[in-house]
Amino acid sequence: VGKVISCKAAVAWEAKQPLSIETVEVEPPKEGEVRVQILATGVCHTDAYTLGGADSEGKFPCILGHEGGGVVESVGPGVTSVASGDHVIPLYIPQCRVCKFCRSSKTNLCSTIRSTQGQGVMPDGTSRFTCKGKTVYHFMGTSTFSEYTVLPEMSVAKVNPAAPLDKICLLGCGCVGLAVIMGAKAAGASRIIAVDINPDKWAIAQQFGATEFFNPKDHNKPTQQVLVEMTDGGLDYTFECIGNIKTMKAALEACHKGWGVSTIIGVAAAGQEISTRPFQLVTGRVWKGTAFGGWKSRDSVPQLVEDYLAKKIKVDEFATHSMPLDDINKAFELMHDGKSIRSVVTY
Ligand code: NAD
Ligand code: DAO
Ligand code: ZN
Repeated sequence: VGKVISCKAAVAWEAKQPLSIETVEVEPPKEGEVRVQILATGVCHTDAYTLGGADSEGKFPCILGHEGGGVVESVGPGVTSVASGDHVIPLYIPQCRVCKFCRSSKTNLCSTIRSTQGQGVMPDGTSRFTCKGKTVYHFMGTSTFSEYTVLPEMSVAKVNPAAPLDKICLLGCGCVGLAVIMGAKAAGASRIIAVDINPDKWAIAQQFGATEFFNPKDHNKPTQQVLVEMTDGGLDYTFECIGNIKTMKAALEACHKGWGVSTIIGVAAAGQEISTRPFQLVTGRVWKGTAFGGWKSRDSVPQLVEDYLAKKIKVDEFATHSMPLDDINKAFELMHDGKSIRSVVTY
């Protein structure tokens, strides 16, 4: 407590290079900050995307990772909502509870620390990480690929310690398409059509509640046309969970006239734009998007953990592979090859 900790972390020295396991120094938390011992972290496409160099906000060297679970090691002055020993999940969308976004019931996009988070630093404009004498930047305000990380108090959710951190870490983000299927089932949808070009995904989609599988590669006609024909005029709700602007258009146009709602969840590469004929919207389709499921993070993540403990939502099924930090690059390979749903690194 109050001292610099030396620990292991996977450092991204530069874009397009494998992560490098290093000893890093992690400063103690300053005012309003907490230092967390990370015990497990998922590896997600967004980490790979930034490592790939296409993220305009990506700043190197940095410590990636945003699907973490850990235990508070120490807290800085003024921290009241968590204490040493609490189990927490880092949040890439914080909840300060006072900004105009937090005060609105319409959004979860707390913006108090948005700009510094995007620049890879803590709210005071500095980093808590160094390695070999160099400053190492934070990532998404979380940097969970390190045995210890420092976060603003508003960026941690205190959760029930009965829940296994190597599973609930995935509630810090998680696989979107499968989560949508689970949500559609919970909402009582009669037909849940999972669309994927990888037929290996059908078994797990079915496990989460999909009733049909649709592979665009099995059809010559555009996906939206086939889906509209299959569903008597279109779907009530569609969700784009890939990050591809062509499938975003298809998802909107697969919606039913008059009431169909299409939600974009996949994150497209920087600079890309979507298009459709405006008549699609004039005739009653709605095009919208969501980040972190719209959940106000500090309020909702603890509740999602309770739902998991009460077996109301699946999480274990996402975690198909696990490995020590030393093998973290294997997690990226499994993800690129479509072989894993989620790899969880445990420390
Ligand atoms: P994932 O790789 O687990 O799932 C993507 C799936 O899309 C794969 O199964 C792949 O086979 C399939 N696919 C790829 N191209 C396709 C195509 N042309 N047609 C049909 N299927 C296709 O990825 P994920 O972790 O679920 O993340 C998906 C996206 O969601 C990413 O863009 C990620 O950045 C984004 N994301 C958004 C939020 C948010 O809050 N908005 C949160 C997490 C992730
Ligand atoms: O601009 O206020 C803001 C918040 C931007 C955060 C958006 C996050 C979108 C989803 C990220 C996906 C994967 C981790
Ligand atoms: Zn806020």
